[in-house]
Amino acid sequence: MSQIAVKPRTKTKTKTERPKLYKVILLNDDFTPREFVVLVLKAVFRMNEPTAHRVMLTAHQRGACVIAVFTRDVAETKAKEATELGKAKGYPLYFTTEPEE
Ligand code: TYC
Repeated sequence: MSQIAVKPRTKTKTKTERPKLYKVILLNDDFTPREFVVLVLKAVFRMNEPTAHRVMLTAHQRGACVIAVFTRDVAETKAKEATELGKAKGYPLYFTTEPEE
């Protein structure tokens, strides 16, 4: 007869789900001035000049650039805000969001 005592687990594991994150993506277009893209990146995404310039150039050369990752609400709000700034000036500047894998 086996007499192995199995100790019951007493520790409680608390599992906290991490919120899903969303990428904000900057899309290139042929009309928005480069300096304006840099301005928007600095204003909405709090980038410094060299970073904003590098990100703008990446989107310009590759067609798109992931610029930041946020919770869904923040990503959508910032993308909308940045897109609106371009729209107010008559530019087709566009920021979109996409869930992270
Ligand atoms: N392609 C634009 C131009 O040559 C500049 C630009 C860069 C626009 C990045 C949008 O996401 C963009 N004036």
